[in-house]
Order: sequence, then C-alpha cells, then structure tokens
Amino acid sequence: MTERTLILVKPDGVERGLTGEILRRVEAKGYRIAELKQLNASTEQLAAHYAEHEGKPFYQPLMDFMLSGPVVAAVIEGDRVIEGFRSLAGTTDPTTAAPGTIRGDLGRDWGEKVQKNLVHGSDSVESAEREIGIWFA
Ligand code: IDP
Ligand code: MG
Repeated sequence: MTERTLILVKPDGVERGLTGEILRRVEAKGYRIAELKQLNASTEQLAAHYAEHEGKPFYQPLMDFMLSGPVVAAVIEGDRVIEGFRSLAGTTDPTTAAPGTIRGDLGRDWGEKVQKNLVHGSDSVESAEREIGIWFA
C-alpha cells in the first residue's frame, strides 16, 4: 500500500554532512522524496512532535539536542514506507543498531543526556499524518 511518512535528519546528521548519504539510502531503496526542506525547529514544533515523550527522563535533553542546530525534514512516499524507513533507520540506540542501517552504520553517540541517532521516522499511519502536519503545515 502506498504510504507517506515524515523523516527528519536530526542536528547531528546535518552537522556531520550526512544528509545526502541518508537521502541517498532512501532513494536507493526506491522511495520518492515528495517534500524536503532544512529548518531550525521551534520549541512549539518539537513539543508537538515529541508530545508522547513528555515527562520521560530523556525529554528535555532530547528537546535541547533537537534545538541545537538545523534539521532536514522530508516527506517520503512508497509502498509500506513507514515500516520500510524504520527498517532502514535501525533501532533507537545506534551502538547496537544493526550494521547496514543508518543508525548502525553511521551513528554511535548515545547517553542519558545525548541522543544522537541521526534520524526520525514516523511509526504509524496516524503519527505520519500528524507529524507531516507539524513540519509541512
Ligand atoms: P525512535 O526514534 O527509534 O522511534 P523513540 O522511542 O520514539 O525512538 O524516542 C524518540 C527519540 O528520543 C529517540 O530517537 C532518541 O533520540 C530519544 N530517546 C529515546 N529513548 C531514549 C533513552 O532511553 N535515552 C535517551 N534518549 C532516548
Ligand atoms: Mg519514535
């Protein structure tokens, strides 16, 4: 089924010049980039985006990290792209994410205060539509 999902290249990915490598993997997989922009996220956008994590111990460090530099936001389209991009991204902790994935190949730094795992991808049809509305209003 053709779907849309919201992906973010987080500030660590932009800072390290990995935007192209990440988008290359998305395109090489066969997904289509429907929308693309670089921006500095606002606190309001991030609060909406990460509402499900409010109150968790990593919430404020995550917000600070996401505000630390520009992000690249994209809407990508394709067959089962929501599941497919999360598979390309790998699991949340980059140290243990599988080799071959974006986080597994390119990420490393992770701690209580630092959550540098390069990318975000929506996890369901509902969150994809909600998140696309936040970043591409
Ligand atoms: P996901 O990005 O793999 O979907 P989520 O559980 O939705 O992971 O968490 C959102 C983001 O919050 C993660 O990508 C990561 O940056 C950060 N995060 C999640 N869990 C932790 C944690 O236990 N410690 C530190 N940061 C975390
Ligand atoms: Mg998530």
